[in-house]
Amino acid sequence: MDQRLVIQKLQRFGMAAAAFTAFIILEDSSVWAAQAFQEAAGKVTMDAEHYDQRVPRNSQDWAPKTTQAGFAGTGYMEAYPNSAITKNTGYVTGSPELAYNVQFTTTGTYYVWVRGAGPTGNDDSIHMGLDGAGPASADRISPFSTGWTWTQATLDAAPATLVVSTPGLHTVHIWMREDGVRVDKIHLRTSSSATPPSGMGPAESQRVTVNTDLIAPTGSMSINNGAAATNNLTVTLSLVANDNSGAVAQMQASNDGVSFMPAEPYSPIKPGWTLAGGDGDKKVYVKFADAAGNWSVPVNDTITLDETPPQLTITAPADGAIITGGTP
Ligand SMILES: [Ca+2]
Ligand SMILES: [Ca+2]
Ligand SMILES: [Ca+2]
Ligand SMILES: [Ca+2]
Repeated sequence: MDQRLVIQKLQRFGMAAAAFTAFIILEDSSVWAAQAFQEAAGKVTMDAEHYDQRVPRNSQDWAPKTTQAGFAGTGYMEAYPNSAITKNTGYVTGSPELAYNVQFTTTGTYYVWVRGAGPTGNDDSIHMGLDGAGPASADRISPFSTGWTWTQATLDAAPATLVVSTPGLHTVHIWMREDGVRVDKIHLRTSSSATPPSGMGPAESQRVTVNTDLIAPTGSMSINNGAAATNNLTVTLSLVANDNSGAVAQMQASNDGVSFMPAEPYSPIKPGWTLAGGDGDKKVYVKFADAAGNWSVPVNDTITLDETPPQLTITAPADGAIITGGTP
């Protein structure tokens, strides 16, 4: 999508200017890369103020703050205005949100720990979620005390958890439950230990660049421009392939669809391909890759190879006949 269209779209939703960059990186089809926190050894830690997206909703938003001392990193995020609003349900589309890109390699259940604070009991709860969903396992995280504290507690009496079922890029969300709540840092870990992180918690996880093009090219091919037959073992392949990124990077050809020649740069024409020997119908297979290394399924075409020259068979006179009296 064109960057200007993305910006216009975000502005219609009231997206804060500070949040543009990450969004554009995710949606601009010419980039196909995103910055994300790298999970390692079943742990990932983010400073709340280092969000990738911030979405105000219903006249409420998150603001970066440094007023309350003792925060980790460069500050904390506070839901405002603090006007006694509680969003217990409908928060995915109704509450101001912070979102974090996380590159997971370890799948499974993550125990959610949040370092936060709440000036009063009406300012001390959030919801969390994954990939646009707010599951009951991580809603109503509460309480925080007036000082900075780590909690995994929820109003449902079970520790907050999120299930990451596939490796790769995911989005971790925070939604306001009670306005005025302050969030300093988030720590997700596969360990079920009830011992909270100590102090300001582990160091923030590394940021890495993640490929977001997961779609393989599509294409087609023909042998000798679609000819039905040939008497020559050597043929020319014509190739057409397209990718969502706009560029096809590599291709590989094969006579059996199983063992392919080494990858080579994509080209719409490949002369000098040698068919498998022996007369008959011959298939050639080609597959295509984009710059991110997504390979297509093989496409193929068939041509009939006939290398045997016509045989002259004499039917008369019969074999062995002796001819006499011919013209001298
Ligand atoms: Ca509360
Ligand atoms: Ca409040
Ligand atoms: Ca912080
Ligand atoms: Ca692609």
